Amino acid sequence: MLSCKRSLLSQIMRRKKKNKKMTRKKTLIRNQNPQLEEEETADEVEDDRGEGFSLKDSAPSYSHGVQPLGNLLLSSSACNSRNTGLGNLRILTDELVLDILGFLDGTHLGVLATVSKSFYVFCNHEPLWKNLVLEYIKGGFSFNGSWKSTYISAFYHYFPVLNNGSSGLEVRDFYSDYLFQSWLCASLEMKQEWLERDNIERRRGFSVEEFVLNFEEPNKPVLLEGCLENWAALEKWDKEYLIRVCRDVRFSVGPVEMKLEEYFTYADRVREERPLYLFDPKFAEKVPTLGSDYEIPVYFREDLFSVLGDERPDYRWVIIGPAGSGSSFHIDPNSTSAWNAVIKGSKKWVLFPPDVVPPGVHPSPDGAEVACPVSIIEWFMNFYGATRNWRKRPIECVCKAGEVIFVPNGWWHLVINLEESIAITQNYVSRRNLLNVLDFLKRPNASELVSGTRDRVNLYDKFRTAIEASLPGTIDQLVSKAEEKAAKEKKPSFWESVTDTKVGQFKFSFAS
Ligand SMILES: O=C(O)CCC(=O)C(=O)O
Repeated sequence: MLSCKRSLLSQIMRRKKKNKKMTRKKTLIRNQNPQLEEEETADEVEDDRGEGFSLKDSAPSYSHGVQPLGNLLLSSSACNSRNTGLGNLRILTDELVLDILGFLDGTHLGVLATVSKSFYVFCNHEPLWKNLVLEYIKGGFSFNGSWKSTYISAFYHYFPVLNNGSSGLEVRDFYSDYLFQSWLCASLEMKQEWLERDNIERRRGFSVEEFVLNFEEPNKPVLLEGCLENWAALEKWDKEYLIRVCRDVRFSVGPVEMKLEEYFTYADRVREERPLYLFDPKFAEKVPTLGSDYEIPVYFREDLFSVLGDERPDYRWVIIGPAGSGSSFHIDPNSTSAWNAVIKGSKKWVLFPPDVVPPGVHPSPDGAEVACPVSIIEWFMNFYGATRNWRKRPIECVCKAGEVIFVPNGWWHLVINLEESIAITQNYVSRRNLLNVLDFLKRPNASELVSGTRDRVNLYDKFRTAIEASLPGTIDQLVSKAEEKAAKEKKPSFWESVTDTKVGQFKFSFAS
């Protein structure tokens, strides 16, 4: 079975090169990013080989035999049971069929699954059942290997379900790129070549002044080693400890709230494209012990949003997720900078500077929304290779337990957990980015852009007034410093001015 899946893989990779949509996307990216050069062709040839992909040992077994559409060309029957079993609905795209099925409840999905092989495959699509679980059971579910069986066991205790994630039938001659891709993304191991590039600067035991001068002031990422040595969390935080101290407290997990015990059970068993991620901004208020198990590393202690007291936007999160979970490309809120400390596990980071939009990412002109590939693994499959020959390549690293990454303001970043991981992150404003943050809060569409607080529109006035009261004159000083710096950067050097004048003179005398 596994070797059959592997041969399908190389076929889909070959087919992808010819995909017109991809080509259109690449043209778009080229327009946005002048550093994209012709060398891209080389990537496509490389991608075309489709080599080196491997499937997780624990790949989900609910593919139901779905094959990529390209395989239809090689099949002797030339019949796609996707179409024959959908009847008149066959003209709809897979996404649209699934959108329509998304309106059904569990009973109707179950009944419709018996109509044809095609409906069987569509109605067993796990994300449909995931949505039903999250809508009807919310965070109180007990995950038992697949979303469908989790749903059925919650509502129909008497109904026999397989709870090992496998669900029955393999359908022959069903070809669909969309469904295959969804299964593939849940099943792929991270490729070695996606992990091995490590070009971030690393520092150990250096002073705050050096950090400010070399990284915070020039707004450059850095990975800090050995600065969590006195964190109790590093010693204590494992599943058992966290479950014990957090008991029945519920934490934010995507659209629902879950107890840690139930979340860890889910995280242990799940194999899906976009696992639910625990990301809670109130963890230290909910369980004060968690807040006292760590301290802010010395480099990030100046945090000017603290002048707002309880009115400051959300600023600290505990983050827990299984391998494959993570954060797709985004820029951090309110133009803040951040640090992210790994307590358990490891995270792959990819960061692009503020002036380089990552391939496959399409922010709206006002910056309020960002369109991204469906999942992080899909970004690696379809877009990672595109950056290989860019002049401005991303900064990349794997951040391991005990290490901290500094994410400067405005940088795009993507993170994927390589194993089950626990981390703390904080966003902050120091004097180095105070003016950026004030500018951001003052934007005309602040009501859409500002996040982490209810009072989005008045945040600018409140923050500015609070800074003036606690640090009088600071804003004016920073403005003058910034103006001086800008003037210095603009002023032509002696040689530039001499050359310009001479060129002008020559031209003039030549013309006369
Ligand atoms: O998933 C992670 O650990 C990264 C979190 C992140 O990017 C963020 O908090 O901005």
